[in-house]
Amino acid sequence: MLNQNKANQELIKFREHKKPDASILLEIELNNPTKLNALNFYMIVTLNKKLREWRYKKELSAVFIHSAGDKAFCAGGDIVQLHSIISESKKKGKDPALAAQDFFQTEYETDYILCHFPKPVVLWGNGIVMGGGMGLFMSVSHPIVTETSLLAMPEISIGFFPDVGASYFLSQIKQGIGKYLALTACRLNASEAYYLDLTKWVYAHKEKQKVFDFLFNSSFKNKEDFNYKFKDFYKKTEFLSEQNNWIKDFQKEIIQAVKFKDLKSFHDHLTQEKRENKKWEQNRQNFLKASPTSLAVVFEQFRRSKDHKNLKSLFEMELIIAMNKSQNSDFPEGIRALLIDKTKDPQWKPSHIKDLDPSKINTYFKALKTWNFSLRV
Ligand code: QUE
Repeated sequence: MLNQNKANQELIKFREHKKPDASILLEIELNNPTKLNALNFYMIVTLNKKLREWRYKKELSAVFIHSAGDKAFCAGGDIVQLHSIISESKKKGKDPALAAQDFFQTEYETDYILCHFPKPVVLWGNGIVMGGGMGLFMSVSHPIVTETSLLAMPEISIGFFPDVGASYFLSQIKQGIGKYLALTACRLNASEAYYLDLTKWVYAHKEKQKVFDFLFNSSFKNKEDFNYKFKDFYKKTEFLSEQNNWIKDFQKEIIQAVKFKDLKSFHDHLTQEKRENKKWEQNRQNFLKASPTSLAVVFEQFRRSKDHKNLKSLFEMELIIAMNKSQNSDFPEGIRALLIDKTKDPQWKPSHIKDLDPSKINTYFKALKTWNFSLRV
């Protein structure tokens, strides 16, 4: 049940700004900074409703999405809350997948609505932009990174998989590099995100108000007109060329790794590819410590993503995987080990990729007969 108490209502704020041209600029602020603005169920449902309410309003000019605090735009879904939803439902002898469905389905619908939003949506991706935060970032028309931006899809570390549209947006990244990001939870700074075409827009964080004022003060007829004017307003930031671009420096090594088409050979390759580079080793360790089942699901996810005709069916594939993940033990165990007990010692089942059963991996892509859904968009 949705708890509309006072504390919840503070977690996501909406402000309607009447512009000089009489249109409305809708400001959305994630306001849960002590939890790195992670999206809980209340926030997801409220955001979903608000976007549905506004998407076809004539007077809407644009949407500006940002977050409170300087540390994170959004660290993901509030999976600690999800963990309790899953365990409560198990205690009651119900199917945990159905309990988790509301959470994931509403989140993916929100991303899908943003992907097709009729008006420009500008998102200020300062600081941590991971998991569910990446879902929002990659779905809007104008995502912005700053000097502190850190983008990642780190779900393999908690026994989950890269969802929120990653089946699409990671597959789109040049030379298969997106698959490397999914398998290693690799973090990207602004310079790397720009280099991989995840965004065209880079600003210093101190210019946030200036960008907001531009949205407020300028008039535009439609998305195309906005894009034209936003480009005109935009000046390339100096810090971009000064930031490290590890992806560019290690591009050859990354491409070599993703040439291995199955998990076993990718694993054998990375196991022996030790290098004297901190970031390479961090990514390698992320991969070697990840849930074997999650890694196998990622390989199958990328393989199947090629066959899907549209974004909606990709989100539905992800919803089926997410529901299956909620029934299985690796996901709750990963949340426990990394985010609840913080012991960092997840006990994966199976614990090694050599013990994976390929037919079991395929079941993650199949809905049970008792599951009834399609994305409401
Ligand atoms: C991998 C992840 C997530 C993570 C850590 C990982 C993730 C996520 C969070 C998170 C962070 C702060 C919170 C919260 C959740 O951490 O998806 O509730 O307050 O949402 O290693 O995938």
